[in-house]
This record gives sequence, structure tokens and C-alpha cells, in this order.
Amino acid sequence: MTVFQNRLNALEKSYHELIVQKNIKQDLGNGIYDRYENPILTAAHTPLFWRYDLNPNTNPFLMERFGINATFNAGAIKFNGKYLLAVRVEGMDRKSFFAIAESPNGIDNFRFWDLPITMPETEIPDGNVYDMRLVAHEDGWIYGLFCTERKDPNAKKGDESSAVAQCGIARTKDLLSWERLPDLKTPSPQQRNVVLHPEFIGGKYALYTRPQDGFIEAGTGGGIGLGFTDSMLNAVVEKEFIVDEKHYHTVYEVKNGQGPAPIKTTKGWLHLAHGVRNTAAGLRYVLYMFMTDLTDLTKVIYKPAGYFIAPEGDERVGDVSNVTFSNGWILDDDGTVFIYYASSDTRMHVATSTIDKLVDYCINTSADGLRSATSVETLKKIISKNLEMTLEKTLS
Ligand code: M1P
Repeated sequence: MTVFQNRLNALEKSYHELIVQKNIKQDLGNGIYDRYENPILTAAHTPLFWRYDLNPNTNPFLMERFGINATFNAGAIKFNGKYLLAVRVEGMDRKSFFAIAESPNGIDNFRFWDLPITMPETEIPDGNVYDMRLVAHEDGWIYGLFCTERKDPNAKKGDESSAVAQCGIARTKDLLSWERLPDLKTPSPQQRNVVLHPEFIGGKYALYTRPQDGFIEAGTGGGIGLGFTDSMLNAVVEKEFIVDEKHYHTVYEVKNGQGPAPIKTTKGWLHLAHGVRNTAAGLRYVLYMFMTDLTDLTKVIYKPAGYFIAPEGDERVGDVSNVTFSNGWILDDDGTVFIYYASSDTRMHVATSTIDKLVDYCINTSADGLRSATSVETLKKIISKNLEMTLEKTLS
């Protein structure tokens, strides 16, 4: 057998084993959500026919011709009964692009569609695109809002790092062909983590923003903002109202950002977001939750203290270590919520919960009192309630 055929057999076997691997719920968990044993998508899940020229005449050694570095930060939607992720696929050339991966059950067997998304450009070409939020809006379109990054035209000579991030907008009906719309205009010099609210608010489109001063630093940008635009064909947000502020000595002290679009519940809008704090080892990205009022989207009504999901075990290590990031979740008809999150800018995972559990978590977990003493008070309340109950049981 030739080198080519040997390698092809081995590659196909290992790819097939990976794709059909069952994903198993981890034991016990914290009662709020369940994690799963395996990542749902890695670079190795991308099709062999993306990475290799499969012609023995032009690639006799069966070498990779297009290396994939990572698959992460995916938008999510249930479409025609299938669980779809709009994945940020990053090549070894550092460029990200979007590709749809599909699963029959939302927890394993994710397979990429044959072709990545061909995302049209505006008159100013994108340097890099990433982190798409998919939203089926009540206007009938599915929108993909993402970050478009371009070299900063004002960068000093020799500075090849400075970039400007803005919100790119595209829409589709089938997730196959996409219409690119003009980028969002806001008062902020940089924008990342912009998310479309799924319903009209007072006849307008509502957008969660993240005003920020610099490419990395949020600076005077106060947190997760909310703005309104009359149209998505030329979206302009003139004023951003800060909904969820960053705060000293919290898990979102440096910056935060809306995750996927919020889910409507009878008790309020359920939000998943990421928060960033400083450590001696660099930035740490965790996920947290909050709920906003059903009619006043700027009003946070519940916000449990601290993080909801933080990197654990192998999730801690990757291209950008100590990061969990989510821009996709799916609410199923039976109330199951599939939370798709990436670890360390490298791979995708799923956690499952239910709408009832997540609402209970938000309503019944104490808010951050912002001081050690208030945390002790919260803890003491739980302890004394439990001890009283134990005493009552013993006496009865
Ligand atoms: O590297 C961690 C994350 O950093 C950015 O998020 P934020 O804008 O909140 O800092 C994004 O580049 C994101 O893609 C990345 O996962």
C-alpha cells in the first residue's frame, strides 16, 4: 500500500471515531447545569477534505494543505429540527471564518456542512471576522452579528497590532446564502459583542452593545449597553444605555459582554454574559447570568453573585488560557437549554440545563454584596436555615 493510502485509511478511521463518539453527562454537577465528558467540536472535527488535498497525484505524502488551529465561539440556532452552530473556525494563518456544524441531538455527532460560509464584505474589506450571534428576529430574518476587525488606519508606522473592531451584520433565510448589510454605527470607537434582541421594542430593533475605548480595553465603556435603531439595513445606534455595569472586585471588573441573545421567560429576559477580571496570570474570562425586566430591557431584576461557568480541568488551557466564552444557546420545546461555550479560544463544549432551573438560579441565588462581610452574611443565612431544619428534624 502507498504512503498516501496508508495515511488516508488511518485518517479516515480516526476522523470517523471522533465524529460518532457519544457524549456523556458528567457525574453529579452543581444542580444548575450538567457538563459533558467531551468537547463537542475541536479542530480535528473539521472535514478531512478541508485540510487535505485528497488527490494522490498532487499530494503523494498526504500532507495537510490548510491547517485548522481551533473551532470556538459559536452562535447557535435550532433550524429544521437540527441543532446548528455557526462556528468560529480559525486557520493556522490566524484568520477566522464561519462554518455551520450540525447535530441531531445538540450534544454530540456534530458535523460541518461541506462548505464554510461565504460572507460577503462591505466596501472596506474585513481583516478578520469572528464570534457570530445568530438571532431569528420577529421580522422573519435570521441575523448574524459578528465582530469585524480591521487594521487601525491611524496606527503608528511599525505598529502592526492595533486594530479597530466593529459590528458586522448579515442576514439569511437558510444559513447557506448571506446578505451583508452595512456595519453598525455607534458613538463608540470600538465595538465587540454586539447582539440583536429577538423582538421589536416600540417598533425599533434593539441591540446589546459593548462600548469600549480601545481594541482590548473597555476603558470608560461602562459595561453591556443597549441601543435602538429604526432599521437593520443601515443600523445606527445614537445612544447606548448601560444595562449591566462592570464593577470593582467582581468577576466582571475589567470588562463584560452579552453572550447570546436573551431568552424570554414568564419572569423576565434571561441573559448569559461573559465577565473578565485581572489576575497575576493574566485575564480570566468566566460566564455569568442575569435577568432583565420584560418591559424595561434596561432594568436588571436578578443577578446572582459571581460566575455561572468558569474554565475547569482541560478547559483551562488553550491558545488563550483561562477563558470560557459563550455566544450561543438553544431553548428546546421541552424547556431544555443547550448552553454552548468555548474554552480557552480553542474548542467548543455543551452544558445542559432547563429554563426552570436557570430562572430559579437567577432568582434564588444572592446578589453580590461587593464586600467579604456581605458574602459571610449570605453564607450564614444558608447555614442557619439548614441547621434549624436539622434541629427540627432531630426534635420531631
Ligand atoms: O480571548 C478571549 C476573548 O477575547 C475577546 O472578548 P472581549 O472582547 O470580551 O475581550 C474576543 O476576541 C473573543 O473572541 C475571545 O474569546
